[in-house]
Amino acid sequence: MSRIKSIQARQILDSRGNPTVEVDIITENNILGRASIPSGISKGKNEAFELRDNQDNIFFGKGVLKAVQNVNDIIAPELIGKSVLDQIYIDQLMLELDGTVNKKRLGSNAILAISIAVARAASNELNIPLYKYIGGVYTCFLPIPLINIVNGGRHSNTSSIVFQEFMIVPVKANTFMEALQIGHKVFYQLKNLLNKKGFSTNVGDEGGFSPNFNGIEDVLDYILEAIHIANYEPYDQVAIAIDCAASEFCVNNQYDYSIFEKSEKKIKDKNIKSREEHIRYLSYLVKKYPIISIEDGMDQDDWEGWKLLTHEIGDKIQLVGDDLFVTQVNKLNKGIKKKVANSILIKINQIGTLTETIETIHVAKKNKYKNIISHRSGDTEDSFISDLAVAFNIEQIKTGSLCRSERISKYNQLLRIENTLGKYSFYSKWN
Ligand code: 2PG
Ligand code: MG
Repeated sequence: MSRIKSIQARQILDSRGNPTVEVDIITENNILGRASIPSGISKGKNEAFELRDNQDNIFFGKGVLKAVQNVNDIIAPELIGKSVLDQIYIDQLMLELDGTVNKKRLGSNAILAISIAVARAASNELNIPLYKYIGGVYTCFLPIPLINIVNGGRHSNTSSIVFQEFMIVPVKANTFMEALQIGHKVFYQLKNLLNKKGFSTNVGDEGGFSPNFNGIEDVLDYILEAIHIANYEPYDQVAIAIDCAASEFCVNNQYDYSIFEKSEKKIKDKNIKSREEHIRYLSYLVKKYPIISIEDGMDQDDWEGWKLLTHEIGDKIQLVGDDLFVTQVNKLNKGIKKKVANSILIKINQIGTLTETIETIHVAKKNKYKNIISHRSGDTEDSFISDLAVAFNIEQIKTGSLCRSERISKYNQLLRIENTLGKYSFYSKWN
C-alpha cells in the first residue's frame, strides 16, 4: 500500500531565476507528491552541500542537472516499491546512499526534494492535510509572522545597509489573518513614507524595500514612524526583528559596517567595530527601539562574541542562531552547552531531510530554545514550510514581505490552514 511507482526529478527556476530541483513522486494509486527546493545566498559555511553543475556557460554555473540525475538514476531505483508512509526509513536510506557528512555525494537539493515529496505524497495518499499528517491531530497554532519590510546586506544591491533584514512582528493579533492585515498596513505606510521622501520603493530579494537609507538607525526610524502612522503601539502591538547576518560582514574578528557601502566616500576604518563595540551597538539599539529579536547578531565562528552578546541581552530579547546552528543538532547542542543564543532558525535545506529537521526542532523544544521556521532568499512557490510550522505548533515563521508570490504562497497556505481549522485554530502568543 502507498508504494512509490515512479520518481521524476527536473530542473526548474527559483525566485531569482536560478535553477533548482523539483521532484514528483507518484504512488501505485497514482497519487502525486511534488516538492521544490529553496536556495540561500548568505549561507552558513556548515550547511548541507547544495550540488550545482558549475558549468560556466550554462546558468552561470548554477545548473542542477547533476542533482536531477542523482535523483533519477541513483536514488529513484532504490526507492521504487517503498511505501511513502515510511518517511524515517526513506530519509535514512538516502543518508546511507549518500554516505557523506554533509550530503556532498548526492547533493542536499536532490535528497531534500525527495524527502519533502515523500511527505506530500503520503498526506495525499491518506487524504489528510500535510500539517496534520506530519504533526498529528492536535496541531492548531498559527505562527507569528516576522514580516520582512527592509532588505539590506546581501539581499539588496541598492542599499548600503549592513544588516540584512528588518522585520515587523505583529505580536498582538487575534488571528493570523489579522496579523497579516496589521503587517500590510505598516508595510504600505512605510511605502508611502518612502515615496514622499523621494526614495525608491523597489524591493529586494525577500520583498522588503531597499532604498539607500542613511544608516541603520535611519531605517529603524522610518519603520517606527510607519508603525505610528498605522496607529499601532510600537512594542506592544507591532515590534521589530532584525537579522544582522553578521557572518557576512565579520572580517578577522571585527565587524565591518561599511562592507556593503556603495557611495564613493567610503571611509572604511571608521566603520569597523571590534566585537565589543558591535555588541555595545546592538544593545544600544535594543534600548532605543522596540526590537524583540536579533538573528545572527554575531559571526558563525565567533562563539566568544555570541557568549558575550547572550550575556548582555539574552535575557531581554530573542537571540536567534541561523548560520551559527545551521539547523543541525550537533551545532545546537554546542550552543545549548555554551549557553549561547536562546532560539534557532529552522531551514530545511540547511540540513537536507525532513527527519533531521524534526530532530533539531525537538532538541530545541526540549531545551527551551525557540524555533523559528524560515524560507530562503531564493525560494519557490512551494509552501511546505507553512505546514511544517503548524505541524509542530511552532510560534514563529519568517517568510518575507507582503509582496512577491514565492513569499505570499507561504502566507496563503497559512491562511488556508487557519480557515480550515476554523474555530480550532489559535494565533500564537509572543512570550
Ligand atoms: C537568512 C536567509 C533567509 P539566505 O539569512 O536568514 O532570510 O537568507 O536564504 O540568503 O541565507
Ligand atoms: Mg539569517
